[in-house]
Amino acid sequence: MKSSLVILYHREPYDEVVDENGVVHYRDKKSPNGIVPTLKSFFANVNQGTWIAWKQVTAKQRDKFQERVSVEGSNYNVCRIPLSADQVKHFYHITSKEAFWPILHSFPYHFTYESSDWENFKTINKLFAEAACAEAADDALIWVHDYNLWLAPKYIRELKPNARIAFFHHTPFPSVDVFNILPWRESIVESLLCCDIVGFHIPRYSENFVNVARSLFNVEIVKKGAVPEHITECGTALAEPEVVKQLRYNGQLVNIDAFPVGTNPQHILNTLNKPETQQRIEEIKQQLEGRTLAIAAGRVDYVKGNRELLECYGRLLERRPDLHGKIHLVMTCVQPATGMRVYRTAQQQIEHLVGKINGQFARLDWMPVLLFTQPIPFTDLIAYYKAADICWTTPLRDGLNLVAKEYVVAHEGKDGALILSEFVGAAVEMPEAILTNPYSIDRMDRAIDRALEMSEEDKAERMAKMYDTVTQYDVKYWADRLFDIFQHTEHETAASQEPAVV
Ligand code: GDG
Repeated sequence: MKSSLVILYHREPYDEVVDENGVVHYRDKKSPNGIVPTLKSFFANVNQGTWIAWKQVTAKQRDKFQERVSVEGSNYNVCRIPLSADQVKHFYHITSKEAFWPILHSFPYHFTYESSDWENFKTINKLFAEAACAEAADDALIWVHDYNLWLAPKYIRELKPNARIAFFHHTPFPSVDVFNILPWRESIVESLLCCDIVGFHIPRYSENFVNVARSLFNVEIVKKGAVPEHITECGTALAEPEVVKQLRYNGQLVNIDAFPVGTNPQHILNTLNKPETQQRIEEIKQQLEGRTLAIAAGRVDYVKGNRELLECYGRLLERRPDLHGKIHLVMTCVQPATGMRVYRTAQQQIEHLVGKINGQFARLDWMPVLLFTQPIPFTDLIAYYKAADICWTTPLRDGLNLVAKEYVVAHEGKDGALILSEFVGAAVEMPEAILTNPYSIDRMDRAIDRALEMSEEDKAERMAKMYDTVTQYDVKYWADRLFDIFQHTEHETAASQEPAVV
């Protein structure tokens, strides 16, 4: 049976479990947070779906490699593209992470061109497109995720001219001056302009994309409109007052969508209310003995602003001896893909700073920073969120930032303080957070001071507003809304349309 929904995402959505007889079972991934469960929830709306991901294999494994596997107890198959270690290295670690990632996050300084392997990137994108077209029913929706697969839409359109193609960016999309540094910019944008829908987290990113497209091609703006009702239109770094909703290029109508991914509040609340989580919260509180707890959670990445946060914490302890022995910072800095120089350097920097702070201030009865370099279980993360007086989230740039939303849910709108960088997508949804600028020492210092001195009433009022936003615009809202758009999307060429007026 062909699939009515095909999702292309580089990570696999299942856990491989080998039983006592050596048989491999593919089971739904246990990890409940992050983006994978969100995407899988879309299969609930269809009879049959396919997920396409890559899988690293050796030459020996490739001979017997099973490309298509079914996930136990689910209505979707997974189609795996077998890639050699070398292909993965050049596709993911080098071209995606050393060339695209720094540009997407407005760090041209980290951009490397010479080591990029564009031909390999094209080959792998083509393999994804071919697999998608082989799986998709004629009226299927083919939904491509993230910049690793930028070229897939063009190849899909060549193979299936009438397919409905949607694309969603999980990262920021930079301004035209930065994006156009990419030497392959025309091919990337031309591919995105083959889509029926191109989605971004927030209006600023979609406007950046429109400006890039207009700088490179003769693109016509067909429709403009207001930003979603809960998004700030003005007054902060990523605010945007209005958005382009539709473009026309080369006979193709391209709908532009800007709507942030939500989190799964019910799941977080269920986890929060489990006896083991409650017990963990009690243990953490007992160990704290009334001391203040701040949490910073996320991956090791220079874009996440861990260095700026740790330096700010070091300055706080310098400035405020009265806080010695009275405050803790818990930092989860989960390692991303291994073998990448830039992440090794970022991790070393974090470990160095944590060592420096602890070395300078720790006492036998007080460790200022507790650093986890391996992922902690989700229940522990929720327990730390709940026990934390402050969530400190200060990326230099981030597509959205789910951590901020998870913290708000864990506090159920009652208490806690959220320090949030103005340069993450979530900042335009939650202006009630203590917004800060991680590029400014002064702003960073003021934000932590504010969080420490804010009255309980002020905190509760802000958290209640953010809780309303995060629970209303949750992952289900995002999924239902997108599904509704997809249902009403026919692949339309501009030739079939009346001339439009802006
Ligand atoms: C990309 C974009 C965008 C963190 N530490 C632990 C742990 N986490 C979980 C959090 C959260 C997830 O990792 C991180 O999500 P973010 O959204 O903050 O960041 P990215 O992973 O970079 O995601 C981002 C997102 O895509 C969605 O489009 O928001 O901007 O960069 O869910 O809870 N989970 C566990 N242990 C940890 O120690 N179990």
